[in-house]
Amino acid sequence: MKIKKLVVNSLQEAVEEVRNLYGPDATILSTRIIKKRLIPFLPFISRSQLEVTIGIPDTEDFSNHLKSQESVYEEINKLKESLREVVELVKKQKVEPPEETKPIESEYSLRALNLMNKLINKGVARDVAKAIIDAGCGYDYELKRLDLKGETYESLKMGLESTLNLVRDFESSLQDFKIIALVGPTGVGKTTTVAKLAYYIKELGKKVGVITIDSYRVGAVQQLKTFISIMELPFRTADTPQRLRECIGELSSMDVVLVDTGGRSHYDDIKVKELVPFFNKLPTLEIYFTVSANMDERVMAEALERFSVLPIKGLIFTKMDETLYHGYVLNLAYRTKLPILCWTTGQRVPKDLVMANYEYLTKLFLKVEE
Ligand SMILES: Nc1nc2c(ncn2[C@@H]2O[C@H](COP(=O)(O)OP(=O)(O)OP(=O)(O)O)[C@@H](O)[C@H]2O)c(=O)[nH]1
Ligand SMILES: [Mg+2]
Repeated sequence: MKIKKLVVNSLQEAVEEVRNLYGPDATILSTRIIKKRLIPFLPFISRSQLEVTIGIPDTEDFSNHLKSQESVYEEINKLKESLREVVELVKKQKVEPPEETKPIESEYSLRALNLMNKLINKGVARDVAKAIIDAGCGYDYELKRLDLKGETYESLKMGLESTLNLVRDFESSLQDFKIIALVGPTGVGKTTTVAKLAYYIKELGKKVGVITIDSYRVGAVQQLKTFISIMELPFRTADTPQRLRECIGELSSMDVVLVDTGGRSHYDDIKVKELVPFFNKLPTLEIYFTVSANMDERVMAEALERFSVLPIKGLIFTKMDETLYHGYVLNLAYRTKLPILCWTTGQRVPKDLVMANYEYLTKLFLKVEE
């Protein structure tokens, strides 16, 4: 605040002067009567006047003060808003607990509940586990609860049979010429699985040829060529859709032609879409999305979505030996309704391959991990 002094003739004059000169915010702080000489060297000729001390608010300081107050109010309002949101959220949670914290219904017998928990502990999503157990249960009128229909193994197998699709008729489906292609993210084990499948099909007494369209990785062709030449099977490399058609023509006397593709990062849309012209309008083609069982289930689902620019017929899960959460495999198969062709359980070619069957799956979930 600035201080000023004015000399005026009356209080009335002081009030008007202060308002005119310094605005409505200026205030009169004090007044004092003074004698003013009319003629400087004659002290007795004087007149009474009023000395007024006024205070003028510093406008800049004042507006800064106001501004800082404004931002404090803004901050308070924001906090109020956040608090309101938190209260709303807490209210909602009270009404509808999230899926994971919901208690499992008490309408199941203890052993049915135990089995359901076993599945959940191995990564099976709650809704999927419930669907499997429901399918393996019947209503027990004595217990007044749902109970497993038979022994644990049988009931789980029954539950899996009615909820999950597996390619069960693979062997009998090899009567007619068939092209089987494996696609999927990089490094999941496609090439290794193609080699294992080639051996399996050969052992069924079928004629099998292999084509690779992996033109990205140096050494990729050689890796498969070595496996296939050991098995003495015909092998071709195709780097264009046209060449792939030619190779298929050359191998038309086979029962099965297996096609290996180079891994494509599912984050690289362009590379995934590059496969489309290769497989366009190929009759008797079956494309299997190959994914590693040790991947996070969200990553698996995301990758499958990207590869769905191709007509995916079924699923192959590799590296089953590298995870304890086999439930992720069930979740993807259950949600997509795609049939599983096979699992791979290690690096050994051709040994570590299991063609899809419910017995293996049932044992997998009942196995006690050390
Ligand atoms: N533990 C384990 N390793 C496996 C399995 N299948 C493949 N592998 C290993 O995974 C690695 C990659 O295998 P590849 O067959 O080259 O994988 P890919 O999908 O063809 O790879 P890209 O062509 O680069 O996309 C190799 O070291 C394999 O030995 C399996 O079932 N279990
Ligand atoms: Mg490969």
